[in-house]
Amino acid sequence: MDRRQFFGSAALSAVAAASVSKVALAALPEPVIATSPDTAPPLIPPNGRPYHPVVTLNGWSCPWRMNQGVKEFHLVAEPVVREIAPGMKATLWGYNGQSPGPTIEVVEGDRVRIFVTNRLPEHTTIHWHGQRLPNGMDGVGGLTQPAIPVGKTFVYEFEARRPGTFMYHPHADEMVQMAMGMMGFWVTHPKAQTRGTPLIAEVQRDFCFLLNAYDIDPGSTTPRPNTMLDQNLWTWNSRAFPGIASLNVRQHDKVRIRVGNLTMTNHPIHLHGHEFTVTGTDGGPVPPSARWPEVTTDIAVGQMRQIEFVADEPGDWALHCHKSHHTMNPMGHTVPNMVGVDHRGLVQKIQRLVPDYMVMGERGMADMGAMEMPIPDQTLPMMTGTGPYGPLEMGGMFTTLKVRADQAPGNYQDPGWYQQPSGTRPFEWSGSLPEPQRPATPPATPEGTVQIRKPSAHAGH
Ligand SMILES: [Cu+2]
Repeated sequence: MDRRQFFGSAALSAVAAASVSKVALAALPEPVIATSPDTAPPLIPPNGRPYHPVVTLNGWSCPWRMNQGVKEFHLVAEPVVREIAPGMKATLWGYNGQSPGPTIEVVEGDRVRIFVTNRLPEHTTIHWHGQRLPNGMDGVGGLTQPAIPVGKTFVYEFEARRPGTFMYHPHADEMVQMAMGMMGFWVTHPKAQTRGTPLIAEVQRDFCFLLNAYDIDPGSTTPRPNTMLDQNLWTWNSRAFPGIASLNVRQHDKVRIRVGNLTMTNHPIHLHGHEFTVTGTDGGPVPPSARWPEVTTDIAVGQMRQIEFVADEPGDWALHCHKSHHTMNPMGHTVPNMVGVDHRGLVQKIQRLVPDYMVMGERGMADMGAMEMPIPDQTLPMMTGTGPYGPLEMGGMFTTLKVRADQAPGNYQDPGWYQQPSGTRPFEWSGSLPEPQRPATPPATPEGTVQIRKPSAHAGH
């Protein structure tokens, strides 16, 4: 055996377990593989019932093949490389080349057939979270089906009975497989009869993303699946700010944002500049009489929320998780508290021993957004973004809603930073203001006493 033969056979045996027969796949819909983490334009349905497509942040929608009235999709479960943000690529497991997998969009009443090919090193299943379907199609390994063995293709088939916001993920070794990034979004659009009703409004923009989290040691690329709650990368669709795309809309558009939580903790998602209502969950549309205005909605583990609002205020508005440690990228959790500690003289002494030594945190940590601290390859600075006014001291679960009067209908491209009209920004105060009007003779109050007026003292009661 020469060198080439040796490496050839070694490579073959290494991939044999995960390889899938080309002949067996020939009759299936060609799987559509994505390699870019960019946000794809909406997939306009080429056939079937019409609908208004969603835009998946840093993702794409899965094309289908129409086969005698059945929508056929092909998902391939496989190891993937995902750029978390520029400067960091992670080795994850996902579907069709990326984590999350492609968004599946169908219409209420559609017959759906999904081929699932397993190119992972272990068995898997797919559970269709939130759907009404025959018990055997529910995707719980051991309970409703034997798991899909390595190298095999199984087919799921059911009718998309209920319009709404759903997701898919494995129910086989889920602690590892979800910690490795296996998940995807599913939207069942309403058919014509249920569209545009008070229950399911028409919108001009419809965005979706999943909340997920990873624990990846700086310098490495593979998440630790055993971490329970203390993940160091808080991501939307496996991206961390500044890697998360902005939501770009036209002023006065009605906007829907659909969010699902597949992390192990809750995320209060907060929108600046607008009030929204929660119009639906993975359980279905919320009756209009049960909706109330909010600016933050908490999304618990395994839950989905769809929020709606009219984007009538132009600007760049923050959209983020309100847990401030979730708008941070990897940070040491055992850093001693230095706020208020005076280090003068100490740094020079330590630098004689450790030349790169830097003290952080004695005046807060804001400087970290600006300073170029050396970090290992394959990780992200803790606070990383840059805005039009300097360092944007966040990472993780943060992005912006960009509302513009001149954003063309159907154009989802990033319009750049907002140009604020002059006189609408805080500025350093100097000089004098006009004297405010004050009563000529202030009412006399004896020193050291407080005037108390009881409600009963008011006339008419
Ligand atoms: Cu959070």
